[in-house]
Amino acid sequence: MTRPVSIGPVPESPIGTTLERHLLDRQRRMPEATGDFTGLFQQIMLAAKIIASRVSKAGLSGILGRTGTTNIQGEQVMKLDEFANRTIVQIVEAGGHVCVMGSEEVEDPITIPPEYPQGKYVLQFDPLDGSGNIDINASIGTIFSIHRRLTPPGRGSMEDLLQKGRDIVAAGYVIYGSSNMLVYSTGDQVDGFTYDPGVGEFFLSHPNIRIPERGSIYSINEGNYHNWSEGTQKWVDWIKTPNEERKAYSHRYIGAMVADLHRTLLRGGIFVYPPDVKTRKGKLRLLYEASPMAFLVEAAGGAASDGKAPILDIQPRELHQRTPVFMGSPVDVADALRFQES
Ligand code: P6P
Repeated sequence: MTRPVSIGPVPESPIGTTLERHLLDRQRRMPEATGDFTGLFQQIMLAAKIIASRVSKAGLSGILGRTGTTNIQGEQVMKLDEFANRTIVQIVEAGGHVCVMGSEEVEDPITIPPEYPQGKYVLQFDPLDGSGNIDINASIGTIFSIHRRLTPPGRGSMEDLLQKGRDIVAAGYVIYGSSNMLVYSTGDQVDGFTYDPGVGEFFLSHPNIRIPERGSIYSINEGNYHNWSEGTQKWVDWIKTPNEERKAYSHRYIGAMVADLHRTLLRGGIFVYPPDVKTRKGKLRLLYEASPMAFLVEAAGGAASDGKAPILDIQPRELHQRTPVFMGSPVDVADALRFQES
């Protein structure tokens, strides 16, 4: 797959650079571009604006709390989860740019109804990551990744979904926090756009995000300490102990991968969700959480491993498979991996 060339600096315009403008400038620089990618991204953007609007009013519009159902992960489905999932599916399926979708909230592949065109892309997403934070008004997010389809024209299939992160065409997240941002990459660089609800547009606010070589924050759920391997326990004990090279790291943990990794991208450091010592499995899902975030972290100059190998090189076997996650500044990830048992 040919990686798109860097589009270089987008010409400044008096109103700032909207995400729409950024995508169109990118499309104009790619002779083979058909507009499909831009069209799909515009649908993702619309879904993000609708979800952001509802998230900001969740407490007022009676859609907080649980639906009483559980999803494929066995997790309580929050009303906003369902709303976010439905919003993305309904906008994208009618858009004609994808042939199949995968969602954290849906057990099976989401095929495109026959009344709509079957597109050349594959979209996978976690519609509302960290939804447990909704009721306490902490940051949550949407994570997405786009691949090209592998199967011949027509209805897409599981084969189109089970692709390595290394072959992602574009990945990004929307973080619903003190401000709403969309951060995305096509592999060459990572750009962040802040949403202005008064205008209804995302404006380029964080061009070419580069993660620091080393940070000073580690992010892990310390409550799971006794479920970790000895190697992970030793790494955490080491990182919170000062040595001749550095002070003790600070601990930050928001409990939403998007928020913890957004901070890590901007400030540096490391985010870890290690394997459980008994099951040796991770919690985070590969296709629509770890892979897209690993794609962004690597594009920003960071590292992303499952504890043994780069996450982007994992060949997915199941739609909802999980993986351990060690992501962040390259020096911090290398330090953490030194403690992992071979
Ligand atoms: P724990 C949210 O439920 C999530 O999938 C990620 O966004 C987050 O990083 C992780 O799980 C939090 O898990 O076990 O620490 O609550």
